[in-house]
Amino acid sequence: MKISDSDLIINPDGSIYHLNLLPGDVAETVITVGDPDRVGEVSKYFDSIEFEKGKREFITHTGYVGKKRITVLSTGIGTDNIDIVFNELDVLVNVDFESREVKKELTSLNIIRVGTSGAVQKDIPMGTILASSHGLGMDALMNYYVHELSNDEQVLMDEIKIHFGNLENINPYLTAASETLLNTIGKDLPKGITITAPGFYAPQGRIVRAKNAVPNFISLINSFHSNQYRITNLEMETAGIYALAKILGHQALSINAILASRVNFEFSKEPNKIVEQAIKMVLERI
Ligand code: R1P
Repeated sequence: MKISDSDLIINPDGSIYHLNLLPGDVAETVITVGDPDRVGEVSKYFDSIEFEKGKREFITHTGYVGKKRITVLSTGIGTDNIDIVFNELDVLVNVDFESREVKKELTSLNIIRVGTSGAVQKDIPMGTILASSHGLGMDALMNYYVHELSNDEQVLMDEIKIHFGNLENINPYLTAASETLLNTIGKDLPKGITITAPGFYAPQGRIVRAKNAVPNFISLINSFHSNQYRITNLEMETAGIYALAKILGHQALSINAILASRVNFEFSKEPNKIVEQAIKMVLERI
């Protein structure tokens, strides 16, 4: 079936609407970062850079580490941007731009987020590099897509719902990492459920000037325990990444450089160093 001109917007030069990339520009291994300035912090370790492109907050460098072709691109902040990035990455590899039809043979990308995050457990100090076993989305993105939970995910989701109760009518969604990537790139890292928040301040329990509608947010989330899992950290993209990757048939893993401890009320004095360690670790393992 042909995808219409308004559903799939292709720029006059043949590139996809927001990312400004052509089919063929995306490597099968993709690193996503939130901050556009972090793209160069990743590609500085490439042995060669094939090209650099960008539009808005979406900066892309594709190059090689040894023989491995890698694309690093910035998503900006939030799952609204993840919606754009993941749909556009997917069509770049899985839709024929000439016929506007889905290709017969689909490509599954390996997508690794290297992002920053705040810990909500006392035993996860700043400087930790953590892999998200799951994303728990507090944002609205998955209200708009059909997505299904595995049996294990449904059990965990039921436990989470009981713990949270009716949370100001927030309708959280649960998503999981690619098992393969979690067991390879994330193999020996601390793991946990990452909460994806639709904002940075009250949606992550920060109290500055405005009054928060969900009081004691941090103690509410860090007191959840199931048999195997607990909530470890907060950020703004992981659940959307995991959910869209699964729907579209890609593998995804979120690696979090822990810059803040929300329970010890601390922020790192050397955030760049922690992010650098996470970048190097991921590049060594992919
Ligand atoms: C907020 O400051 C941003 O930092 C975190 C959050 O997920 C959000 O995007 O990740 P990045 O450093 O990867 O952007």
